[in-house]
Amino acid sequence: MGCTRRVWMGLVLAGFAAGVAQAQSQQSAMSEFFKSHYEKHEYRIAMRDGVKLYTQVYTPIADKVEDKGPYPFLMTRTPYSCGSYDNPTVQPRVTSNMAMLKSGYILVCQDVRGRWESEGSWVEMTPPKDGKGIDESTDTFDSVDWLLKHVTGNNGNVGILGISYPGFYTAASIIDGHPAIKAASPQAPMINLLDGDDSYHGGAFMLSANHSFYAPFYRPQQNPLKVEPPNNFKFSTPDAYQYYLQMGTLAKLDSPEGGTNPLYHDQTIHNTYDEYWAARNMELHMQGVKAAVMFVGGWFDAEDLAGPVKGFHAVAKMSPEAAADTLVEGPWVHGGWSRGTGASLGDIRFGSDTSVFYAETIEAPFFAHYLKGAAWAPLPKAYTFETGSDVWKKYDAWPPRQAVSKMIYFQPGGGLAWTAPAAKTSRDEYVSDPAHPVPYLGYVSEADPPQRYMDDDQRFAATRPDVLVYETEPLTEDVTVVGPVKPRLKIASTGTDADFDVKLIDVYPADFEYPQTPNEGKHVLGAPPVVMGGYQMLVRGEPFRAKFRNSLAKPEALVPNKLTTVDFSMQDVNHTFLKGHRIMVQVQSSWFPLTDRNPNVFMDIAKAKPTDFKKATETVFHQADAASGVELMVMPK
Ligand code: PG9
Repeated sequence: MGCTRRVWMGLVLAGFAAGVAQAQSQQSAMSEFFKSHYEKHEYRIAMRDGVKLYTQVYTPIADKVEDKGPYPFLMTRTPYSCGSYDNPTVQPRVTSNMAMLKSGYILVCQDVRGRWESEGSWVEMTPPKDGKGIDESTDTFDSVDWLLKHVTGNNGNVGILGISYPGFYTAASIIDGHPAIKAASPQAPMINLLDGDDSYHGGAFMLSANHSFYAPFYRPQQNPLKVEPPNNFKFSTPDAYQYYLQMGTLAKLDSPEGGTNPLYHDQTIHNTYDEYWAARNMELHMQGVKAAVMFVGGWFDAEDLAGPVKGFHAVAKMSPEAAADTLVEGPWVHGGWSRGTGASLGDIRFGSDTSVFYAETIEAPFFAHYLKGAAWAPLPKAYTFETGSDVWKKYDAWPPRQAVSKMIYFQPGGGLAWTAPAAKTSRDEYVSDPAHPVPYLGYVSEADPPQRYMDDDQRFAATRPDVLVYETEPLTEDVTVVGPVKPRLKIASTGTDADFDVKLIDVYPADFEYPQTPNEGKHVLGAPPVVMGGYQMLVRGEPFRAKFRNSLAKPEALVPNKLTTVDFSMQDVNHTFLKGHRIMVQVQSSWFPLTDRNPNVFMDIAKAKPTDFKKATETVFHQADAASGVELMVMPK
């Protein structure tokens, strides 16, 4: 090995070692903090049906925390384990918000029914019973009642928060909630797994994320469980694209070792909006919410981007009596607001430490106000970080009332313009081949999607013959887009089903580069430089399975070669395309292995065999009597 490579390896290894050492020192500093600021207690609280839920309670040491008692509860409920069972380790898995931990709360972590040290049996996304049975609302009601009566030094107020599944439990807990629950923050909650959260987007199964989640998540769940049994699922390659292409069908993935994974199995066989999903659709159950609610999400959340927005609207619709209903959205991946600085994602920089701003200026004051009576500047209805212009925005409604709906149309020759196409006949077509699906990444990755794909460079896809590209001239002024992004496609297919994956992209000027600053822009020695000039930043991308164009409950086949309208809605954004940038839209018919492949044949894809997958020719029209494009909500200047 030459000298320079030895030096390089030494540098990299030293860097790696420093990183590990830094993480370990942060960990020990945190455990020191907790040990000196909180006292740990463990309880098993009996629910109304006798099932006991394991509950950790950490009471603040009065002269160590900033605030004087009595203290409110700050509670999270999780399927992912509260950890450190029956041992003195003070390690509350409730919040990472140091401003809150230093101020002093009675921290509560509870294993939900049927998970880890709690008794009972676990059900995916517990269907709310609306007062007609045991559910997360009743379990929370019983737990809060017990805590108020048995934990001394509390001030009678309870806050609940959680991210992802704990976010779902937070939302489920406030339905007809206990009156002591004064504040709740469902963060990246799953609200509708079939329509926009983890499981399905536009009827397409989010394959890589779900299979890589459920494969290790489900193991025969004995109660009680103190230590996670070994994960017996092993991927045969770190290249998820190749792994899932080789595995071929969803059915094959269901029993690679001959057994089956009931959680993955249920996800794949319930591939329409059926009773299974209707029972779990939280949009229909957010009644009786009295607490102040702050939904939090990330514009680049690859798992539960829809949940916060849908939950926000559901509370507004079903619980107008709620003390507050607020939406906070930042430039974050799944849970990104709870870690790191939030100053960048992948190659894109946001100009400020957005996660620190959120923790100190939004989350800590929210809970302090409603649980401790602290004075504050009330939050707006919607508090969103506008990517592109990189500024925080406050709105009195979401989407903002001032926004105007405008169509931007595909043009012949790959153009994109606000004027409808005039050509009498004009179309583009490509062959969609399930054996060579369009990758969702421009690099090799393991199965759990690297969330940076949500704003990654799309130049790797733009050159493929099975990806259509439409882009504007350089903008002469800023264009700010808010709310849902709605593709309006006129298509034809030689198949009887097809996917249309649409990507809204911000194209950076050819001469764009970030100023080199000491702590940013430093490339890992030997890594390829990031060329920001001409960067095609993904702003929003979503799949849509054409058979669901009229209903997610009742799929309908395409008629081969028949002009068909495929209209759908992609998840919300708040993005400014700056003057000098271009707006781009890419259209393709596979996005692999982010989603499963469409066989291009109308069928139950959970039952598809390898021989069912057929090539198809897809056509997208952009002519006077069949115009395609995207409907955007544009903010006035
Ligand atoms: N959003 C994650 C998840 C929930 C449900 C199914 C699959 C994944 C989570 O982090 O909880």
